[in-house]
Amino acid sequence: MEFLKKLGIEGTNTGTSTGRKFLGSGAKEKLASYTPIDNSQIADVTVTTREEYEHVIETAQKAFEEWRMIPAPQRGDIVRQIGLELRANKEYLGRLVTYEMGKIYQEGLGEVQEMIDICDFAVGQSRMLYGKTMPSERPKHRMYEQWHPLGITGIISAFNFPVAVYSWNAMIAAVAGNVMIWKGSEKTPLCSIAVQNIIAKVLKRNDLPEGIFNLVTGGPEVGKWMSSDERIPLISATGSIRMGKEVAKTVAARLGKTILELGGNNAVIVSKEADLEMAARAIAFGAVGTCGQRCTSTRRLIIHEEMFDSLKDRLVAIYENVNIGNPLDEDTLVGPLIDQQAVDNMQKALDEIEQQGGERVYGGEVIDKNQLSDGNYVRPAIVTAQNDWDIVQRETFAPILYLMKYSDLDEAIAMHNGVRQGLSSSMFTLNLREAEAFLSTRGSDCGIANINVGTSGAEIGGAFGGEKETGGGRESGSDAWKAYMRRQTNTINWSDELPLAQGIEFDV
Ligand code: UN1
Repeated sequence: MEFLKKLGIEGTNTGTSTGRKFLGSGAKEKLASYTPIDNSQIADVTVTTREEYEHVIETAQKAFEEWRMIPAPQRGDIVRQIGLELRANKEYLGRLVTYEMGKIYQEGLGEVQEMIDICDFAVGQSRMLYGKTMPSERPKHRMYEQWHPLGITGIISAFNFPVAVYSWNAMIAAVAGNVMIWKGSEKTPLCSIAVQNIIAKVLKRNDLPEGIFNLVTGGPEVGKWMSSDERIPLISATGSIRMGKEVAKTVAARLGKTILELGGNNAVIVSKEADLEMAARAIAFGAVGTCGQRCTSTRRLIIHEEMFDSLKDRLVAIYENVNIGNPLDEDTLVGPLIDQQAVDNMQKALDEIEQQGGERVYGGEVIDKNQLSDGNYVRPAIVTAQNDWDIVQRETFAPILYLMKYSDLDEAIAMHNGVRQGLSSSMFTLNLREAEAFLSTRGSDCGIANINVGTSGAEIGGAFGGEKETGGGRESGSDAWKAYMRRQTNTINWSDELPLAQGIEFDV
């Protein structure tokens, strides 16, 4: 396959790299990469051994000493070149994301575009690592703050965004002067290696040392090495709430820093004053896009009782026309789930909904394997549900949309916020008062709140993340860069006296 060759990932690959160099070709333990399109094996990848891990850490520590001394705008120039290299490889990498993860090609391309966008953003940011200057209370004193890099940034990412989430972290962390150690998902190891190969070209061209952009591969054990490692001051982790709690505990035990971007349970409120046509399209993209496997996927619909039936009918009509199939085909809108386990989890969730008394409005079936070349294909489901049901309170990483009714806005907002997660949220209304109430302090409690825009598909320019069990971290745009740096407050005395703050007299 042309794109595998172009990305340099045919055959057996080594999953450990210090930048330009790959290590561990002799490693015994391997993990296989499969395509969810037909569950065939694409390639083997070697798992990082403890010795290799130690080598990566030591190399990274050494590289940090050099990288932090390169002026930030010059680090930005390296990131600029990575952006150009990604542009040149956009189709190949987009195709690989589709092939290994299963999202449709348009979304594969979109994911690489997010990487390109964050590179551009980070280039600008490299000249804007601003600290404040504040007036000192003492004469002839100057006070200001500086932002310094932290050191090694550990990045743990998930299968559903196998390349973009890494780059939100890595490109910002890099211009900030950090070096990176990345553990991608063991379900998408080739995506990580392909990105590593792209970055390696830039590192070679600029004759940069080993240890700036590092890659390790493996399961939870490798993640544990990272979170318990005092040499990694910051761990940024994206994935399940269960994983995030483990990481948070382990990193907190050594008083390290974390950025956590965990599960969502995202809702859309549809008011009786909504543009229903627009709402239905946005909801469909949010609910069935990426086969319901975004942390921003729309899971709950809170619909004004007067609109309930008409919205339900519109959604069913849209769902009936959604093409499910090979994500590489241009007509497909919904590809496969990542693996058989995900299919089983979806079926279990649907059983639980039925037991609770939820009505199956549409879909939910597993699509006959013979019909679709043995992949993990399902028909997205629409069901009726109650917000307080256990199953609705949990995030099932599959395309299940829960329909619920409300009669007044306060009730809708209470339902909206009545879950343990707090990532993304949205309201469809043309009524200014309702819209502002939803965005106000008594409105949505999520990190992302939109009006007439769905829950998924955020732009990179804003800070991305959420509250409550979503973990509280912010990545990507706005001032998220600050989490990758340490703030230092500096006071300089240029007088010939030594006045003390708070006017304290202390004659020695
Ligand atoms: C994720 O699912 O982990 O807002 C990230 C979105 C994408 C990122 C999702 N820009 O849906």
